[in-house]
Amino acid sequence: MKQTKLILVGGFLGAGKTSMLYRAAELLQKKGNQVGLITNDQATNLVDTTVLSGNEMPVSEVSGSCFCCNFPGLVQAIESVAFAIDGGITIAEPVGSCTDLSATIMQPLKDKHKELVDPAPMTVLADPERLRGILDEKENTASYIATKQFDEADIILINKIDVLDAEDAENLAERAKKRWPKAKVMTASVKENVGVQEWLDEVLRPQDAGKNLASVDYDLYADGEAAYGWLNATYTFDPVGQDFAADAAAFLDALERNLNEKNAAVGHVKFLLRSGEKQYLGNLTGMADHKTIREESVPASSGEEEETAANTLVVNARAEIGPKALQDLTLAAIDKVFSSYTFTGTDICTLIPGRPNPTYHYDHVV
Ligand SMILES: Nc1nc2c(ncn2[C@@H]2O[C@H](COP(=O)(O)OP(=O)(O)OP(=O)(O)O)[C@@H](O)[C@H]2O)c(=O)[nH]1
Ligand SMILES: [Mg+2]
Repeated sequence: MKQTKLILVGGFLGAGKTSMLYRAAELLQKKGNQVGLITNDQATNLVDTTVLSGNEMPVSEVSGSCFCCNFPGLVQAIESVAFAIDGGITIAEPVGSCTDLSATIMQPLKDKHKELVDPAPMTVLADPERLRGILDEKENTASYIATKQFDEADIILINKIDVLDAEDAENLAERAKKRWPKAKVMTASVKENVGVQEWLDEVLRPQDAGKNLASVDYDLYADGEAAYGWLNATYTFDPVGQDFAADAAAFLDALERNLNEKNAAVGHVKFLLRSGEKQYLGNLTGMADHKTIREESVPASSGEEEETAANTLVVNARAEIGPKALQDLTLAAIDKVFSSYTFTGTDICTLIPGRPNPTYHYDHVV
């Protein structure tokens, strides 16, 4: 099997990783590269995988565990993608609440899988608001993990600079450079396709990767992850053929309101509502540009474009509240907005991430 260039795009929940994978893959394909993608989650039924599968390229999913705790699963996914794209370029998105990936993924890949993987510098995407909070030392539940992600980054890529004015963006990048002098700090807006090609040029340039290790206290790390309730749920309902644009927006508003009422800070709540030929992607991040709805056509490759298919609503929610309560809040929002439909829940998974137990942990840079 040919070696694949592996670009790992980390960063906290909602930083824009999936959006970046989609955009970067598009740019690379236009230039004639073969590209494959890998998603990752603690549970199955990923909005991210469905979103990325709209691009005509192989998407492999490591679900049920994060990359670091299921290293063999990651290697298998890389092998299957690399085989499908004959080497090419593989872009992988780890779970947003994971850190210590240099010690648990980058070093073992460099040590044990040289024939399979040529690793690019490890990139950590930053939401500007979250990054500013860390630089200003405004502590919150996410601070520990997000800080450790920056500590181990080869590249810190400040995303969503479209929400900042130019001076603010420059100032934030300067502050990040001072705080993390070993990392290269870059800026981008995936939304407006600014800085993405520059970042790709940088990661594809031959150079050392996985150069930094963070010092991670696994008790604090485990506490940080366990603060989030996790819900991956799929609901189906009839009939198809309605215009759900207003309902999708109302559902996101209702979910936001329900979470606010319980003071449940949002990690990332996303949903994909599919009806007939249309789909609506909703995102709630509690961060910069915090609430978005996007309407698009169901990609032809999904095989679900026939008018007869049932409507599906896939919800992936991570918020600072118990998972059962998160499920109840979600159902309450469904009841409020879609009261005239009968919903059937399938594949409901609620969890609190367990203590990270990586397959490998290197204490030195390979
Ligand atoms: N304004 C703005 N919003 C962006 C940009 N990139 C991503 N977003 C939005 O940020 C939200 C989260 O994006 P995702 O790509 O799903 O984030 P993620 O890091 O993959 O999230 P998780 O997989 O849950 O960790 C969505 O609403 C995106 O539309 C950007 O450059 N500018
Ligand atoms: Mg994602």
